[in-house]
Amino acid sequence: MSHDDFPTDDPAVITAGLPYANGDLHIGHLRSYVNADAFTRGLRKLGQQAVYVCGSDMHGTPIAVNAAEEGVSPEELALRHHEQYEETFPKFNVDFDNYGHTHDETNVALTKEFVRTWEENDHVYEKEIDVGYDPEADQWLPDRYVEGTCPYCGEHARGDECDEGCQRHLEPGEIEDPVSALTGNPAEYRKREHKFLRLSEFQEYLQGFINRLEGTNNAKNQPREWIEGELQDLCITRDMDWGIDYPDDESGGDGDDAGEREDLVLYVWVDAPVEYVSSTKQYSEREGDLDWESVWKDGDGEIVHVIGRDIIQHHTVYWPAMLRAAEYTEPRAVCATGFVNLNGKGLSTSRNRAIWAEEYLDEGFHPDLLRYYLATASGFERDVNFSWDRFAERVNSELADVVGNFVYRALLFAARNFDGTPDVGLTDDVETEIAQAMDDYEDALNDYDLRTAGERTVALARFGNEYIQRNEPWKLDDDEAAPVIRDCVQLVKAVAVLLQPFTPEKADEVWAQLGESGSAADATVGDCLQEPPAEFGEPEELFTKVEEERVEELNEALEAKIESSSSDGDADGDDADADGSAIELEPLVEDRIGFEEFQALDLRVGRVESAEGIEGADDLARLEVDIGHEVRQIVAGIKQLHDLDDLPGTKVVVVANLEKAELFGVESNGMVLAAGEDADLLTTHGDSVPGTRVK
Ligand code: B3M
Ligand code: ZN
Repeated sequence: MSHDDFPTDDPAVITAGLPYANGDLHIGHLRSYVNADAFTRGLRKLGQQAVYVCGSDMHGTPIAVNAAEEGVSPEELALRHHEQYEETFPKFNVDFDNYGHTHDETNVALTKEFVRTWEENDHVYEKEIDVGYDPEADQWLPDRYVEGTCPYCGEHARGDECDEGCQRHLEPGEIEDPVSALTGNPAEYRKREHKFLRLSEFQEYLQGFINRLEGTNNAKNQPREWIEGELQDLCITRDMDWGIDYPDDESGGDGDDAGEREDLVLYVWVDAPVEYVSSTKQYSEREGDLDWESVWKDGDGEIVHVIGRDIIQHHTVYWPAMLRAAEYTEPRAVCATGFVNLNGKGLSTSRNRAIWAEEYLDEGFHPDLLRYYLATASGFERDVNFSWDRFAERVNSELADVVGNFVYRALLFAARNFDGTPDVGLTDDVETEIAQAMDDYEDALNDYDLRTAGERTVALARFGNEYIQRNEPWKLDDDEAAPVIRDCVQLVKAVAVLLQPFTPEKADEVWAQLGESGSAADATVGDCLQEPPAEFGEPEELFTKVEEERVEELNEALEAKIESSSSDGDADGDDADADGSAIELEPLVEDRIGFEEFQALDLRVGRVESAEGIEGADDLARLEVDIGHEVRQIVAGIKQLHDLDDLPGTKVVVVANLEKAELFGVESNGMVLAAGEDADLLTTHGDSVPGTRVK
């Protein structure tokens, strides 16, 4: 591993957290897989060899519990979902270079090898602990089979994770007031011998590791508290049938050696991350252009883990220690994605408050639209708030109005008047603009910042639109128009290259329209400035706008779906989050900002002078707001939520230094703060005059 900028000489291996093979995929899942896919493609754009691997997580109580509910074997359930995932991912252009599963031969063998090396290096010991037991069901209660109270934060938690509270991993025996999930009876704690990995030995190593780690801030900072505190050893075995058997002492033995624990399987969090290595190995053995051992053992590679933020501890504490104990190398980066909310509320699969992967496709929307939304809405780290309104707005105003419109105008003009790229040189200014975009794009990817990479690409298309508008080639003769169109075609090519990681199919459409051969996937950032083909025909429109009526239908259908399933859930009485109060609120943003960052916001008291609706836009109003120094024109999405005639005279809080934006052709120079979906306007309590700084 290096900390050199991408591209490096060694290959990069990008992994995405393994989906448990126990249910359907929804947009919350897709978010991580799309982001990791876009990041992999982005690295390739920089000229980096990048391999994207993943697999299904087949073991553990998440599978066993669901299988028991369905009355099928865990293996059957897991394989069924595994096959379904293998079909679904490509439909979203999530193209894993290898997609295995944790129950396959490679992973079973490699996992056992990990554990044997730990044993050989004396990193494992056996200890008697308390394990939950249900006397009525006559069964041990590992992990999700037991629920209770988190000893750290007091929230309701599952046996091995505080999923509703502090997100900590919980060791067997730690949960307080244990209740059996099988019978609902209080669980007993009984003594059992289990195997432990001496995590505490790795404290110093982990303290160094966390300082080297790259990736998102949440992944780099959240673990510090755990690593600085007392590190508990990790129980690596469970009392279950479903899982990978604890290995015997001899490699390849038949399981009857002394010391073997035939009654135990490995904890799912042992074999799950090993799948990252197994999947790389499978890729290596199939393709031969990467040596998995040199990447994973010798450190000649850049390992980047993309995960959900609820499993940061597993990837920044347990996994690096597991790797080290097995004489493997460490990851270079961990990128932890935030949650996906739907209409401002947390996703809830039990309430059907989700947009399922297949459901999205059934609506007939192109997968690239969702990819674009998910990868650029907030980059890796922040929560994404999905709503059909926002989806339509972004598709319409960014992909259709900016990217699609520019590509179409430029290529149509070029094809009609020049049969392709005009045979003149590129203007210096445009060359500089493209070169700047290329630099910014490379920097953004090196900062693991997908959002900025995406925004920069759209900004380049916006520049193109303004450029064509400003130069009005339709008013020029061919000689005068040629350099303008030459510039525009180059800009189109650059946009296609840079947008490809986000919208691979759409980028290929542009590629074909440009008369380029092959795929935009093979182009690198450097190709943004390579001359486009001399000849091509008339283009077709790239994106279709999402109509307002369509959005209304989608919203109604979504509401109805949530409504009906929440009443079902309540009737069953088993809906985990049926007490709706908590989930009505967006989760708090975990990342703190410094005071300086806050001060960067220029918040001012304003007074609304006038307010009128913007024609053609359902929600938008044009406000004139006095902010002391000047009167600003601000567009606000409040048309239907407020009586506009009542607004003049109202004091509001304005973000005065927000970048200007154009909405429905009206410039918005600032933003008015409002709370929630009803756009409850923020005002002042006393009589501060317009222009007063809010701090
Ligand atoms: N299967 C899913 C989760 O806890 C779990 C990830 C494993 S990654 C090695 O989000
Ligand atoms: Zn907790």
